[in-house]
Amino acid sequence: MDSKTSMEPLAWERRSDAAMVTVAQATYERLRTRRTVREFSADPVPRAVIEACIQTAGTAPSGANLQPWHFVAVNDVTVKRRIREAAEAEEREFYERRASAEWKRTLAPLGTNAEKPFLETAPWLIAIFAVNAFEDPATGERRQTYYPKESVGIATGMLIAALHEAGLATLTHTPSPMGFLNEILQRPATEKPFLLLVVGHPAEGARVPSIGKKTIGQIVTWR
Ligand code: IYR
Repeated sequence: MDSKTSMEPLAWERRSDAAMVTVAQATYERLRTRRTVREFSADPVPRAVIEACIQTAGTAPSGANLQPWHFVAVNDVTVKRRIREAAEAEEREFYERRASAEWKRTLAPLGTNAEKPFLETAPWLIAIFAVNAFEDPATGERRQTYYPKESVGIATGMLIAALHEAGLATLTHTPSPMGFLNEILQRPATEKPFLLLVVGHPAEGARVPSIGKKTIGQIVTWR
């Protein structure tokens, strides 16, 4: 580490093995109830909830701590409508032309289609951008970021977990291509849309596909 790096003591409280097991299992029990939801209630959600969850996402580790993410939290009905219209245009292209037969077959159990009413119904859309380059405020020079996709992916996972813990449902929506988000949300070309997170309460009586997760035995190898 550079000798000029100023260091500080780590704030940390060590837990016993038993406490770790209890907390780890309880976290699993809470997070396993997260489901991707496609039927949203129009009930409002306070901005303070969204703000704290985005703050949580902003604590994620990132390449060289450059924090290569930008979040646009959209609550405005007009902006949501524009996003819906642009996303549905891309989705129609996807479902009618771009998607391979294999891709459509894989998606069939989810029952998705080009109609995205939740983009207007849900109170919040969070557009997440990966920042590939930025202007150094100190020197004015253009600098690149490192591992922006990995970093923003980690931050997004933390955001989804934070929103779930707060009591909100999410949908990770990836209209492709998502370039329209730069235009509608006025973000520079140095930022690449990563995904659009739909956030709100589930609709009354919302249903989700009967699908499950792989077992621990399927996803881990111990060596
Ligand atoms: N972006 C499309 C298609 C889609 C693709 C995958 I991979 C999904 O897991 C779900 C949907 C859409 O949002 O409908």
